[in-house]
Amino acid sequence: MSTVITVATTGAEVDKRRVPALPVTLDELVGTAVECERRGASVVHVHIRGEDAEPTLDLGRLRETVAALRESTGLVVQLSTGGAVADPEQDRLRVLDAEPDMASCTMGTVNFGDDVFMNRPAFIAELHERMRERRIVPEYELFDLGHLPALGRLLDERGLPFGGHVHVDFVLGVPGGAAGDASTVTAFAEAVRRYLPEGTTFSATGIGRTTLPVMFASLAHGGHLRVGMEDTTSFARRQPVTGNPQLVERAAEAAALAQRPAMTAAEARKLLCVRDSG
Ligand code: KMH
Ligand code: ZN
Repeated sequence: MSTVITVATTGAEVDKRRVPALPVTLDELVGTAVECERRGASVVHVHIRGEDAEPTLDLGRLRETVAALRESTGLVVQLSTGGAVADPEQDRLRVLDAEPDMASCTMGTVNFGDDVFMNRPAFIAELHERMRERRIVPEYELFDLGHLPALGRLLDERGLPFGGHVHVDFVLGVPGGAAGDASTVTAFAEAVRRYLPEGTTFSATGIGRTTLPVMFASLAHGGHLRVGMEDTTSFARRQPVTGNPQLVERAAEAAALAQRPAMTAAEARKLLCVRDSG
C-alpha cells in the first residue's frame, strides 16, 4: 500500500517570533499547503492563528481557512479539535461547525510538558458523536498506550465513525506521553491489532528529535506518516527547518525507499472514507 503523508503545518505551541518560517497567516498556510501537496502530502492537519500569531479557534477564521484550502489544494482538510492546552471544551466542539473533511479527536488526558492536555471521556464521546452526525471523519490521536483500549471501548459502546473506517495517529515523544522510539511504535502497532477493528489504519509522528525513528518504524510496520512544523522545527542537528515542504519531501523520499510511495489526496480520501467536499 502507498503512504498517506499528513502535514501538520503550524500547531498551537510553536512561537512565530522564535521560528519565523512557521506559517501563521492564511496566505502562508495556503502557500505551504500547495507546496506540500506537490511534494507528496495528502492530508493537512490545521491549527490556525490570529492577527497576533497566537492560536485561535475563531469559527469565522476556521471557515475561511477550510474554504481557502479547498480552493487551492485537493488536500483532505483536517481541523484540530485539540487546539491549545487551555482551550475550553465548547470552543473545541465548535470547530466542527467549520465542516472540515476530518477532525482530530484525542483519546485521553495526557501531561503535556508542564501542562495538562485535558480530554474527559464524556467530551471525547461528544466529539465522536458530533463528527458522525456531521459526516466528518475523525483521526483519533493517541498519545499513550492506554488510549488504544480506550478507543476500542468507545467504538464498542458508540459505534464506528462516519464512513465506517477507523484511522488513528500515534503522537509520540510528547514530554508526559509515550516515548518516540521504534519499540514504542511496535507496541502501538500491536495494540492496534489487539484493540481496534480489522482494517484500522495508523499514522505516526515523533515530536522533536524523535521524528526520524518514529517515521522509519511506522513505515516498517505498514503505517502512514505525519510530519510538519507542529511537531518538529529542526531538520537535523543545528539545522532549523526551512518550511513544511522540506519535511514532506523527506517523508516522501523515505516512503518511496520503503517501496510505499506517497499517496495522492484523491487516494487518501478514498482510503479514509472522507466524503466528497464538492
Ligand atoms: N496542541 C495540543 C494541545 C490535536 O491537534 O488534536 C493538542 C494537539 C492535538 O495538537
Ligand atoms: Zn494538532
